[in-house]
Amino acid sequence: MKIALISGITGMDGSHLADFLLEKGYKVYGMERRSSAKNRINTKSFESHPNFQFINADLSDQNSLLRIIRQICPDEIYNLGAQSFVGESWHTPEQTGNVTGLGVLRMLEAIREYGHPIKFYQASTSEMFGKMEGIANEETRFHPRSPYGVAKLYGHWITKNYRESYNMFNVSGILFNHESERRGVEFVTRKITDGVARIKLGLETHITLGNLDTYRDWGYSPDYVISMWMMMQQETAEDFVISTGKARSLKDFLSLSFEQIGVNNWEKYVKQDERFMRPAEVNYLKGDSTKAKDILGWTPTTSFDEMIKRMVENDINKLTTE
Ligand code: NAP
Ligand code: G4F
Repeated sequence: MKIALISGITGMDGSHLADFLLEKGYKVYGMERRSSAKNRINTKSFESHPNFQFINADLSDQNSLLRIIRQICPDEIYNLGAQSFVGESWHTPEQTGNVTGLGVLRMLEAIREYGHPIKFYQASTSEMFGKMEGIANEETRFHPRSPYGVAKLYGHWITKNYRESYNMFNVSGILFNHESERRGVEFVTRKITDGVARIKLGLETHITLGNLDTYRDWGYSPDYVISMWMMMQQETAEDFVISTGKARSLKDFLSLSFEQIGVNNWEKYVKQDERFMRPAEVNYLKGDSTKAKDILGWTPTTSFDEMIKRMVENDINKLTTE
């Protein structure tokens, strides 16, 4: 039985990846940091699975990482833990650098110190391209626009550097935006689908957002976590862009979300506020995942419309039950 360690288990991707790996027959350890109140909303589907176990460690604490690696002897580590909210990274740039950037170095150092080969996946991001035009692939130059993007770029390069320096099996998945019913409510897609559900149920009258003139290449998280596993099953460690190849506007996302509750004039229900604007914005992201298609055989399967439908339905059901 293969053993996987996932950091970021309580997040969106970590929980979808755990579902996938348990289904594949893995023993899965979910790395959780200590907190006064546990955040286990996303982990319900597998918490009581016989092959799943939580394990305590923190990306900002070197010894905790080495200790758990020695304890569980994993074959594969998926490093998905991060301060992942771009907007927040201007408020806590140092903490973001420490966890999202240096946290990667700590994980790699723990693997080196442990001394046995472990395959390592790093959650890199399209935010590293930042100020881009056209369509980005593995060769496109980076221009991050936030403390988060800069921290991720450090994580990306140190992953590559340790591969080249120590011949480690390290891969980076450069994933474009992806969403699901488990997305945190502070991210714009879930903020919208949750807001639409609240409006439908008469709990709110409008949604307040920041910059509406923005475009993202949005995919579906359960499709994207499969690519992480595929990268780890290759003979050679390489980096891959994962995307749908389509840039959608935020206004499209709004329009389709409101259509789910029979509203055609979404503008009436949306306000804007400076509080949600960013000091430097990434206005446009679009990715070319031809390499992933050719080498991994990976393609996204869930459409943009279907994803929005699932997210709005889920939020309506969730609020109705509550
Ligand atoms: P997410 O839902 O925000 O999850 C982040 C996870 O990191 C949470 O489980 C969080 O745990 C954990 N974490 C935060 N600080 C930590 C620390 N000091 N030590 C250990 N764990 C810590 O993020 P996501 O959307 O699933 O994304 C997963 C990864 O992919 C992240 O690295 C993100 O930056 C990257 N990424 C995401 C996207 C996307 O569109 N979703 C695209 C490209 C790359 P708590 O519950 O304790 O806060
Ligand atoms: O949903 P967002 O916060 O996601 P963002 O900044 O693209 O970052 C996400 O995707 C990255 C991959 O490219 C990941 F690496 C990262 O971890 C995260 O998962 O914002 C999307 C867009 C931005 O242009 C933002 O300015 O929506 C705009 N927006 C407009 N109003 C808003 C809002 N974003 C948020 N979060 N909240 C608003 O009210």
